[in-house]
Amino acid sequence: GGADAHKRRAGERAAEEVEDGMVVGLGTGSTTAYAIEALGRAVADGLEIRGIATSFQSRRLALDVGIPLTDLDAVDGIDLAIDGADQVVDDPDSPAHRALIKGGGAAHAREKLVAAAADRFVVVADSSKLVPVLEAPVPVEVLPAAHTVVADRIEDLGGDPTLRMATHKDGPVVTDNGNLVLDCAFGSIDDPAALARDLSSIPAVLEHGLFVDFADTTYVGTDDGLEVRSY
Ligand code: DER
Repeated sequence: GGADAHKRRAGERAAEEVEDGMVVGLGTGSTTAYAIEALGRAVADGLEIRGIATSFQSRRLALDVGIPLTDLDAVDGIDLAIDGADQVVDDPDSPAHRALIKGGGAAHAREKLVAAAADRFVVVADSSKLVPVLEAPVPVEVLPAAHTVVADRIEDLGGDPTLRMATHKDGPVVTDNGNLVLDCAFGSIDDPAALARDLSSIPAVLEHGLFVDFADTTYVGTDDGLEVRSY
């Protein structure tokens, strides 16, 4: 089967980790959508959980499938968060093993908040996301007023920033938080932890898509079925 079958296998396997009474972080993107749909079916069968959405879209999907929602300020933490990734380092010999690039859906600010608040963070991906080294552009969410000066700082760091433009709206993509996104190409990122620190130190950067030490488990959908990475 194609990538959708791989995404479905990964998403549905992650949903199996959810137990009665849990507070569950609900990620954003097409792979996590399979986990959210599976949880909707489990809730219909009596599973009692509360979900915390990571974007307008994941909230909308969770409401559609009937998952009761709550918010971070109404719970004592998150038991398990499930989310996708654009790239996952898959090299046990690499110091960057398990580092992620996220933000393809421009939701990485609340995704990282939820991932950081969760006791367990489970990534779901199809096999095309596995890489030996991160090399996709890193999404960086910025205050609108700051997008040109942040772009200059990104260039000082050796990056090539591009303002993410909308396709069904004139002008740039605007995030759920009312900010803009710079997609910053750095080529191969050998030390994502160092780059993450540099990006976080730029004034008016709200969040970037490098998730360096977050993942506890990655479920990977493949042609043969499912692979599991535990860290
Ligand atoms: O935007 C995000 O961070 C998404 O999780 C993205 O990284 C993965 O989206 P996909 O599952 O649709 O590929």
